[in-house]
Amino acid sequence: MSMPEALIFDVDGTLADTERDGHRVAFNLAFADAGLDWEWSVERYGELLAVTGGKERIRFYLERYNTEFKRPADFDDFVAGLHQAKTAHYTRLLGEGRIPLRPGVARLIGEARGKGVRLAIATTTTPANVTALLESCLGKASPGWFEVIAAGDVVPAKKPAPDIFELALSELGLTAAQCVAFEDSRNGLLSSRGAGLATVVTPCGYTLEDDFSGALLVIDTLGEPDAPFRVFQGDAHGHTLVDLDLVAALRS
Ligand code: XBP
Ligand code: MG
Repeated sequence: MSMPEALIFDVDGTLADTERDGHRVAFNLAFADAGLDWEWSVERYGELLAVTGGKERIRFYLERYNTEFKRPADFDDFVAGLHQAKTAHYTRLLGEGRIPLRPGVARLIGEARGKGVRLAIATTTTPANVTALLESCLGKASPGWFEVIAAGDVVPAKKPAPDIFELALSELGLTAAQCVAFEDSRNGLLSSRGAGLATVVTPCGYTLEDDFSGALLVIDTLGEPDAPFRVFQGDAHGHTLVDLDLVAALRS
């Protein structure tokens, strides 16, 4: 049994199922504000998720699905402005308490805090989105529970590149072997594995069909005492929820 020094969490899809009813809705509201007739359906958004990062996703949409659009001269500013409006909508939606944490997330974070296991975040999303989600779901003080919040444009390349997990590790001052990552998507898993991290995967609505080869364990949720997880891949050592005992067993 080998207890990790730190747990490093992805945000979107892992802490909460934010994409379909959060990010997607906020993008569409921002497009409407700007007088654009773009509407990202639930299905189309699943395709757009191939690219991580909101600004990158808007560009991908125009390149792949809306090639007729006449780009303004100040295209970079235009995309940045749309994205800023999207962030404002998204953080407001979170503030309304619309998106709950996934099962087991608050429990595992609480256990780690109680046992002195350090916490960090490695995500593609904008830092304000992380703060808004944590504050609305875990309380005002909760962003402070995470020693490192590595988020957004602070690295040259977003997931599936390993940069954001490497940044989190270097800010923690730990090696990959001392930590465990939590992810929900193939892009996320490629990123965490690329940084050398053992990774537990809880797929979300959009990522159920992803290829998770290389994951330590793939389960439907982190589980709760009254709602055991289902194992999709790997050996759960007879456990029915992810707690620090299971994480230690997975590492041994
Ligand atoms: C999350 C994302 C993010 C959000 C949008 O990926 O892809 O881009 O969809 O966030 P991961 P921003 O969970 O793998 O980190 O609009 O703030 O970029
Ligand atoms: Mg994710």
